[in-house]
Amino acid sequence: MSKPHIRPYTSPAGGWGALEATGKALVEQGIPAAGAATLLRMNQPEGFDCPGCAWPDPKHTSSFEFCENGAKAVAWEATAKRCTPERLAGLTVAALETWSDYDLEMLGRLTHPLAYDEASDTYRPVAWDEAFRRIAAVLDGLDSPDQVEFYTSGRASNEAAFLFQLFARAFGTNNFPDCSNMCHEATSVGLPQSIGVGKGTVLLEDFDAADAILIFGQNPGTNSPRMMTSLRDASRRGAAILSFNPLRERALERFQAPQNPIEMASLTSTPISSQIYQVRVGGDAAALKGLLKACIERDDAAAAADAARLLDVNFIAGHTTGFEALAADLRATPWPAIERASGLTRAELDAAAGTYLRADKAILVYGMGLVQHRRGTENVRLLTNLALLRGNIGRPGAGICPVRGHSNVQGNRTVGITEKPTDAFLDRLRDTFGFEPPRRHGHDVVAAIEAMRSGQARAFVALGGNFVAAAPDTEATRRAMRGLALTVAISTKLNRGHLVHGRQAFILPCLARSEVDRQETGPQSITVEDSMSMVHASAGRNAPASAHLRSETAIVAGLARATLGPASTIPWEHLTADYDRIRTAIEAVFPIFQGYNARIRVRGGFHLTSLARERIWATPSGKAEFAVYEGLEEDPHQDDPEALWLTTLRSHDQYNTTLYSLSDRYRGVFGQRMVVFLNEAEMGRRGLRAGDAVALETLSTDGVSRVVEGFKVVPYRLPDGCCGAYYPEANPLVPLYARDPQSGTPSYKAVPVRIRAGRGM
Ligand SMILES: Nc1nc2c(c(=O)[nH]1)N[C@H]1C(S)=C(S)[C@@H](COP(=O)(O)OP(=O)(O)OC[C@H]3O[C@@H](n4cnc5c(=O)[nH]c(N)nc54)[C@H](O)[C@@H]3O)O[C@H]1N2
Ligand SMILES: Nc1nc2c(c(=O)[nH]1)N[C@H]1C(S)=C(S)[C@@H](COP(=O)(O)OP(=O)(O)OC[C@H]3O[C@@H](n4cnc5c(=O)[nH]c(N)nc54)[C@H](O)[C@@H]3O)O[C@H]1N2
Ligand SMILES: [Mo]
Repeated sequence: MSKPHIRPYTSPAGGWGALEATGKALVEQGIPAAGAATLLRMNQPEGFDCPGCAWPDPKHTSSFEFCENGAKAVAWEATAKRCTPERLAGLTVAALETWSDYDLEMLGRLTHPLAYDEASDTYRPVAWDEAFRRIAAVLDGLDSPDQVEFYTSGRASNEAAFLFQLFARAFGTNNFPDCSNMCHEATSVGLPQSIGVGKGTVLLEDFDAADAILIFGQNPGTNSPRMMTSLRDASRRGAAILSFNPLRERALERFQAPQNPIEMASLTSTPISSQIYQVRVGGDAAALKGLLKACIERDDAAAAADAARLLDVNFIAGHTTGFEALAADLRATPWPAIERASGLTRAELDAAAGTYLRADKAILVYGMGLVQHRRGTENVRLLTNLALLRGNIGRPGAGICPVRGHSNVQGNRTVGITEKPTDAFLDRLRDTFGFEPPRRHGHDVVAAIEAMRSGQARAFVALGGNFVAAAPDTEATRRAMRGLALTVAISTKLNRGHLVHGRQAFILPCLARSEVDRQETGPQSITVEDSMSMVHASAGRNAPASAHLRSETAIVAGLARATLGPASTIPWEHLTADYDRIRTAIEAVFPIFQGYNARIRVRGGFHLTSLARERIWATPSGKAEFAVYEGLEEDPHQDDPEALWLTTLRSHDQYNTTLYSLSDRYRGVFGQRMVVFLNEAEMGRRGLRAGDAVALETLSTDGVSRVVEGFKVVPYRLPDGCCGAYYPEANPLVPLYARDPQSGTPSYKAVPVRIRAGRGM
């Protein structure tokens, strides 16, 4: 592991550095040459879906698409390291609590079901049936099914997620806190209001035809590296790529394609963004309003001069409502206020609008930087306004492209993981399985934490993920979890969440996606849905990490049978014996999956139809709806002259709460993560120098002190008034109350903080 140091990175992203990093990851995980064979099967029609990101695969995958972070994700699950009962016997939970997140996962793959033993403060092996029986005894002994929170992380397959929601609903609750509540929930809430569907409207091939691509708050070089292929090709074709991001992310500047022999041999690279706009943290609403205003002003001028109109007036007249209200609001919004709130000049925003208007076809891409805000849902709607002005939805080369996170987070939602189910869906569930599902809406992530804190929730069952580390307000969340009667985690690796547990606690180890999943009728495939609504099959080929592992699907069925008893009318064992049967059931509940089993046997899978792509608007008005965004601020105004807006960042070497190393190559940070990025002017104002130790304190409004200590100042080119630190180290600073009222998403990307020199405040 490298010693802590700072060394600014000047090469293009990708390139030899990416190959070297991959090699290192394989060696570190003890994966010999055979590991390369595993990687070659990734994202191939007959192989398994990469457990990394949700970016789609090209339709004709003849050649191996190299992706450094996909390779790391696979290396981390195909590791040779094992976290055995013998290894855990000597490790108390209290001792493990002092370990870093990195060291915990480096113990390797879990091999046996484990139960917490209070007397020795250790996790001990337990037989599967006994684990199911003891868990069922707690669940069945509760006063109400609503005392259980059923958490899902987005790596679960459609089959496992479908059975999980079926189990919870047959048990009697709609409590489904889900990782997407912390992620793209604003997309799922905002897009339906605007265009009638909660998903993106583009396919991968649209990137080949777009004239302009605008990217808001997304870092593809790290988080969806295969997207770099699309961006590189677009840039080479001469498409304009505009990035709105407080950071000049390296891959958005220059990229060297590791699969391109000429770029690799000649050390050349491709510039990616034609322009990077360093918007202030939390300044996207203002930037988007500036872009919209400039579009309208330019169109007004064109109309006055009798020139060709710049807005798609036919589309606006025929397909939308609310344009006049939007235009009136924008005309009344003064430029100086837009400039102040966005951190961008009128000239910059007007130039960007000019580029957008010149493009015949444009794609609007966005990620966490746009949605993890208190007005994240409204940000999504503002971005959609921009697309609607030019009719950039429902035609080739144009559309809205939210880039999802986990490889199947979108699919989990499609197959029923939602705390707010519709009656139509519940009716079909009832008709298919012959039980009456609960109708009361349940808890999302923040509501679940609040229910645990108040004692209303008593048990937590997690299908993957690392809830404690991923959730906001770490101290509050930890206390909430510790008060529970039962915590159950279906996991591949040990993580922080297992150490912050209830009175009874179980870890149920599952197969990973790269491994053979053999059930009664033979080896099974699972299915996943990518960010562009393509559904396809995935089958692992590696031998399971341990003979005692079960598939997620089988574990959920085991829990369900034990909890619901022999009287359950759902044929759990029959379903898990052959996953085709689960897919037949999914198809019965969701007609959109018609022909499911046949269609996943076609190379490349199939596309779940999107009405908005066909310009059919499933909104109350039957039209696409423009939205007015009142004011400019995304987060409440801070009077404190010392206030900085903190954004929480992913390093290049992490997958959410899983750390691949302590380094962040492209941002020049090595061997450490307790850093705060700040520009030289803000450092000067506070008398801080590079390397100074500081503490960060949230400017809380609930009187609770939220402080993290031992952070080191790293000078970084950020706009004034902003700073950045890594997730999850900075999560104790994110208050539970700071969330989008519409989507419940925590405001992870704008926390008002104060910085003080020294360790304490
Ligand atoms: N290797 C790897 N791949 C991943 C993940 C991972 O952790 N590692 N996570 C997966 C998951 S679950 C998700 S959701 C995605 C996340 O992928 P992204 O959506 O890319 O998420 P982040 O890296 O959190 O943030 C994206 C960008 O937002 C910028 N940003 C911060 N604050 C603001 C702001 O106020 N405005 C704007 N415009 N930009 C801002 C940051 O500088 C950063 O470049 O990636 C998925 N893929
Ligand atoms: N401050 C801050 N907080 C954030 C964010 C942020 O940008 N800033 N981002 C948020 C976002 S976008 C998300 S999606 C959440 C992520 O929240 P989660 O999805 O809960 O977290 P992960 O780190 O992805 O979960 C990692 C764990 O999943 C388990 N796992 C890995 N593979 C498998 C598998 O195949 N099956 C099963 N059953 N388990 C597996 C392993 O035990 C591993 O430790 O975090 C959110 N939290
Ligand atoms: Mo995510």
